[in-house]
Parts: sequence; structure tokens; C-alpha cells
Amino acid sequence: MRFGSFSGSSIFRPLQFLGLWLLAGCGPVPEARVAVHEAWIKEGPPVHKMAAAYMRLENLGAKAVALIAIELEQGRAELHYMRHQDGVMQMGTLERLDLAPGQSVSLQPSGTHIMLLDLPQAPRAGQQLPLKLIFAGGYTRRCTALVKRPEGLHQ
Ligand SMILES: [Cu+2]
Repeated sequence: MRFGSFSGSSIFRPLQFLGLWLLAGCGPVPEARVAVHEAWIKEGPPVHKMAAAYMRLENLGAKAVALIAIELEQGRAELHYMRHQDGVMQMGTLERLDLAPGQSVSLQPSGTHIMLLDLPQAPRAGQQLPLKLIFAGGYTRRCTALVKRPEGLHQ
């Protein structure tokens, strides 16, 4: 089952997800529930073995959650912030991304993003990369991010 790679309805997937879970009757349902919407990676120069990944995270659970790490099959990932300071865009690592119950946070160009580093090769448009999101407390969420060209995007 894949829940991350889509670009359609934002509401249907979580319901479907919950429904499958209930039908499967698998053990205790974890309290944390996070939906990943429209996960994508910005294609960069072919020589760059790094790229930025974006998505919208939605906390569907009743408790606050915090994204603390991201795992890749090959390479590594960091959570980064971007901010303007004295006219200069600065980027740095974020230790965690908190989501209150019901809160939706967008990782997007010029803002908070997931930096993919030490990749075996530069991601090319059309490829899909599986990501594993790790939340405080051990909850994990897998998604697949589609690599897209940054046409018309503010870089
Ligand atoms: Cu970055």
C-alpha cells in the first residue's frame, strides 16, 4: 500500500487509510496519525547529489506529533528551515517539526523543507523516491515523493 504518491483528493486518502486499518483489525491502533499530501522533490542540476523534498503534513490524531527524522533507502536527509535575515536567505537544520492536533504544515520552496543528501545520483523528473518519516515516540510514516522540474516555481 502506498499513501504518499498522489496529487488528488486530500480528504479521501486519510478516510481510506483509517477504513483499511479498521478492516484489517490489526492490534492496537497507534494514537498518532499523520497524512502526507503531495510529496515531491525538486529536480536540481544533474551534478547535484542532493535535492529538496516538499509535502504537506497533516496531523489527523488527537495528540501533538513531531517529525524528528527522515530516512532514505540511499543517502540521508535533514529537516531544514529557510529564513531571511539581513537581506540574505539562510538555511539551517531543524531538530523537529511540531504539529498540533489537526494542524497542517506545508514544506515548500523558500520555506521548511527536507534536504536529501549524499544521494547515489541527482534525482531526475519522473522518478519516485520512497521516504520514511519518523516521529517522536516511534511512529513512522512512509511516502513516495515524485521528482518534478521546478518550472514556474520560485526557487
Ligand atoms: Cu536545505
